[in-house]
Formats: sequence, structure tokens, C-alpha cells
Amino acid sequence: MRAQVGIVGAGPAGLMLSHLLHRAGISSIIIEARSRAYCEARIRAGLIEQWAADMLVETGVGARMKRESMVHDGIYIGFNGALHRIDFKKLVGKRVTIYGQQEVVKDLIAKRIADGGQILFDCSDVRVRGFDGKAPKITFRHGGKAEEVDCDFIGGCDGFHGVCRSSIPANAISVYEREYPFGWLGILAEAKPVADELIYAYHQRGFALFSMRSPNLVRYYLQCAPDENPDKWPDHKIWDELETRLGGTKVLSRGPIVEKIVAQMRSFVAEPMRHGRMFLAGDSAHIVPPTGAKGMNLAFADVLVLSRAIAAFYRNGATGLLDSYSDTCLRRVWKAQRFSWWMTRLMHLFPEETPFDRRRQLAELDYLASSEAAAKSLAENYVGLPID
Ligand code: RFL
Ligand code: PHB
Repeated sequence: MRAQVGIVGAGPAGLMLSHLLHRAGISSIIIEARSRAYCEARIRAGLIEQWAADMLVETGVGARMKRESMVHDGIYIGFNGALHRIDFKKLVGKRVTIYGQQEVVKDLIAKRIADGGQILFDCSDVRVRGFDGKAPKITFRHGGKAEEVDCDFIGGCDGFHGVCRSSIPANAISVYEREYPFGWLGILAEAKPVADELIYAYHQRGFALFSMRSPNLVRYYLQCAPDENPDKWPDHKIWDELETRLGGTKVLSRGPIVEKIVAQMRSFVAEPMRHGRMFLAGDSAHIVPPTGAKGMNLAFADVLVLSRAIAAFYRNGATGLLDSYSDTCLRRVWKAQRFSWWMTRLMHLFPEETPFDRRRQLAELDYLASSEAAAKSLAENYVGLPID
């Protein structure tokens, strides 16, 4: 098999890269380890920054999102038993879109297939080779046969546990990492939303987040131990804990819990995001704790920059944008890292912290709730910083 770009991974990064390349007249093949059904059912992110929602619409994959998503003008911050609203529209003139990552993935897969794109699901033994030279190659097994894709470039879009980053020699990559001493217990439940916008709640028992997917499907998260066993959380205990942490002022509409997961919290950056003719994008290059809702948005930003760079190369042989790809992405990635780390530190209880730190956190929350300058800084970062 031959394509101009071989892409490993059919998550948001790989699918969007393939879609953007197709629009620029560049061929690609996506090699994915999992089945289509698995990729389309994997529940993760829920929040899309305004520029990314605009990109989905402008490039022809946003029609269902426009119909089914919810657009929010702000968020609530909860502490000391009260909610304080941060009004993005008023502060920075932008909004965010609530639409599940798995819905974006479904829409992108459908569009790639309708446009004649090639996505090979259920591949095993995936390896990337030759990216140091001019003839990179992806080898794998598919349908019981050994296969390979010859290409000019490889898009390493295979997430945090993929093969692309780990195929780069260790002495050619620097890793910056922080693990957090807690996780998130996340649930999806068939119940009515408790508020019209997301609630980020600070509480002495730990952080809680209310989010939603539709008028009848809600998503909640509770700060928990990093190795928490979700089976130790019967449904009634989860609802009681959420009600407590959301400040006791809200009576939650309860309903069947259809999913329970424990998510790890990690900050991670691998630099540079390029090795020869292989370009890392999305979670394969960086992970943020979900408190800032940035992961999928960063994946989209990377592949937008990458698709422009590859398009410039095929237009006139220009390599400038390929050469600056890593630096361009990392400047924005590090700002998103800073924001995600700051939101995480602000909202969570850290075991090593003292009563002094709790007072400091409450003062910072009070500052956010009472100062337009502080609220504006949060708003500017939350809705998404500019791409270039
Ligand atoms: P993905 O989605 O992990 O996709 C990688 C794909 O590569 C495949 N793969 C391989 N394929 C072939 N060969 C191999 N050897 C392979 N190894 C792996 C995988 O099967 C998969 O299909 O990475 P990508 O595309 O970079 O996308 C990143 C996002 O998925 C991630 O950043 C977000 O989900 C993070 N995130 C959030 N991001 C947001 O922008 N807004 C949010 O509100 C938000 N909330 C969240 C989140 C992540 C969470 N969890 C579970 C970690 C909330 C949570 C709880
Ligand atoms: C979600 O809806 O899953 C979600 C929303 C905001 C976050 C994290 C997750 O910060």
C-alpha cells in the first residue's frame, strides 16, 4: 500500500489529520489497533473550544454537532456553598461547545469513509520504520496478513500508549512529566442536568465536576484515589457524595448510572514533537489533566498546524513549516499545560498540603469570583488560545 501520509491511530488527532489532508488533496491511510465500534464507543472528552467547533463546521464535519450539541457561554465555580458564574461571552466574546468526543469520532469516521478515505481497523503488530530517512513505512498485520504502508511522512497519532513516540531513540527526545496523587471517578448517567452550564466545585472532601452530554445524559466526576476501585462506589454513594461536594445547595436529579470509570491525572510533554519524517500529534506527544478540558482541543490544534505544513511541502517543496511544526505546537501546548496544572492545583485537595494551602485556594477562588481581571484570564484560556 502507498499513501503520501501514513497515520497511526484513529482518535481525534489521526482522523482530523486525515480529513484536513484530504481537503488539501493529499492522500493518507489510517492504521488503527482497535475496532471501529470500540473507537466510536470510547467515552472521553466533552468540551470543544470555539475555534475547534468552527473548524469542524467549516471543514464539513460539523452538521450533526450543530444540531445536537449544547453551546455554553460560561461555567460555574462552586465553593463555600455558593456558585459563581464566569461569563466567557461577556469577558472574551467566545463560547464553548458541549459534544462528546465519541460523537466527533463517529462524524469524522463517517466523513472519511464517504470521501473515499482508508481507515484500517483491527490492525496488530503495528511498527513505524525508516522515518530517519526519506522512505518511512508502517508495517502491521491486518486480516491475518502482514501488510505495509509506504509513505513520505508518518503522523504519530496513536495516543499516550502508542508505538510512535516509543520508537524514537530515547536520546533524541526529552520528557517532562508530573503525576498527580489522585484520579477522577467519572460517571455517565441518564438524568436531567442540575444546571445549565458546567460546575467546577471545590470542597473540603475533594473536587467535583458536573458536565453533560444532552438534556437527558449527564457526566459527573469526583476526585478519588489514583487507584480507586469503581466497584467500591455503589450508585447511591456516588450521588450522595456529588450532592455534598456540589455544595449542598443543589438537589441532584438522579438516574441510572450507565458508565463508571477511573481516569488518571497526568501532565506530560515529549519534545521535540518530530523525529525525521515522523510527526507526533495529540496525546502521543502530550497529556494534560482533564481539569482544563484541553486534551482533544490540543490534538486538533497540532494536526491543523501539521496539515498546513505538509500541504506547503507538496505545493512547492517548502520545508519551513515542517521544520517549525514542533516549536509552533509546543508554545501553545505549554500554555495549555500551565492552565491545566493551575486549574488542577486550584480545585483539588493535595495530600501534602496544609490548612494554609486550603485558605490560599479559597482566597484564589474568591479572587476569581470577584475580580474581572482574574476571571478574564481563566476565560481566555478556557475558550482556547489562538493557534498561531
Ligand atoms: P486517542 O484518542 O488516545 O487516540 C489514539 C488512537 O490510537 C490508537 N492506537 C493505535 N493504533 C495503532 N497501533 C497502535 N500501536 C496503537 N496504539 C494506540 C488508539 O486505539 C486510539 O484510537 O488520542 P488523540 O487522537 O491524540 O486524542 C486525544 C484525546 O482523546 C484526549 O486528549 C481527550 O480525550 C482528553 N480529554 C478531554 N479533552 C478535551 O479537549 N476536552 C475535554 O473535556 C476532555 N475531557 C479527556 C476528558 C480525557 C479523559 N480521560 C478519560 C483521560 C475527560 C477524561 C475523563
Ligand atoms: C466532560 O464533559 O467530560 C468534561 C468537561 C470538562 C472537563 C473535563 C471533562 O474539564
